[in-house]
Amino acid sequence: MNRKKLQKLTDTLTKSCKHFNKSEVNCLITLFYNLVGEVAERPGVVIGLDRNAFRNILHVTFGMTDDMIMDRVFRGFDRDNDGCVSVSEWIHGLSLFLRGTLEEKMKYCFEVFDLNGDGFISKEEMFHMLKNSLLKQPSEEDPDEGIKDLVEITLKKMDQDHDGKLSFTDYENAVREETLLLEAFGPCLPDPKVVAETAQQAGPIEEPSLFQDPLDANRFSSHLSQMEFEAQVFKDPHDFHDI
Ligand SMILES: [Ca+2]
Ligand SMILES: [Ca+2]
Repeated sequence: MNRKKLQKLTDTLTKSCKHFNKSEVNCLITLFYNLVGEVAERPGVVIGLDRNAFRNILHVTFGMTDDMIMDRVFRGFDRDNDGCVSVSEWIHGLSLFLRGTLEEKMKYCFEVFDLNGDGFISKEEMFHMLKNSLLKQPSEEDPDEGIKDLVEITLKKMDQDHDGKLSFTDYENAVREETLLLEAFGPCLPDPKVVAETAQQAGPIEEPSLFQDPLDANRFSSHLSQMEFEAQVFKDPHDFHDI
C-alpha cells in the first residue's frame, strides 16, 4: 500500500476509533497488512484475515486455546459477518479488546457467550462453554455432573430475576458486583496480567518477534499479555512522523 493511501486509511480509522491515537492506528494497520501478507487488491475481493488466520493469531499471540471461544471471538470481530476480518474490523475489534471500557467489554463478552444470539445465556450454553473450558478431572466418574453443579451455582449467583437464564441485565449487574465474572464462561479477552509486575520485569522490549517466536523462553509465559502486545506493536511512534 502506498503512503498516501496508508495515511488516508489511518485518518479515516482514527476518526472512528475511540481508544487508539493516530500513530497506534498506523502501527495496527501496518501489522494487519504484515499478517495478511502480499495480496493484490482487486475490486470485489475483501482483504482480510479469514477464520483460520485470525484464530491462529488469537492462539499464538493471546494464548487462547478454546476452539469454541476463539470462534466466537472471530465472530465478534467480523462485524459484517462476511467470514473475514477486514482492516477496519481489526482496528475496532482491537480497540475493544485492548482498551475497551467495562461497558464495552461486558457487551462483547455477553455476545461471545450467547452462542445462539437470542439475547440470553441459557443453561445449555453455560454447560457447553464450561465443559469446553474446564480441565477434565479423570478421577471423576461423571464429569458432566460437576459441570451441571457449576452451572447451578453460577445461575444462583448471576440470575437475579430467577428465570433460569441470564439476560444482559442479570449479567451486567453480576459483573458490576464482581468483575471476575466478566469472563465467567471462558477467557475471551487478552490476559491483562499484573501490569506493574510485567513492566518491572520486562525491561526494554527487544526487537519485535511477534508471531515468530511465541515460545521464547525469555518471555514470562508462552503468550503475550495485553501489555506486552501493546509494547511490541506500538513500538516506535517516531516512525510515524515521516509518513
Ligand atoms: Ca468482515
Ligand atoms: Ca442464547
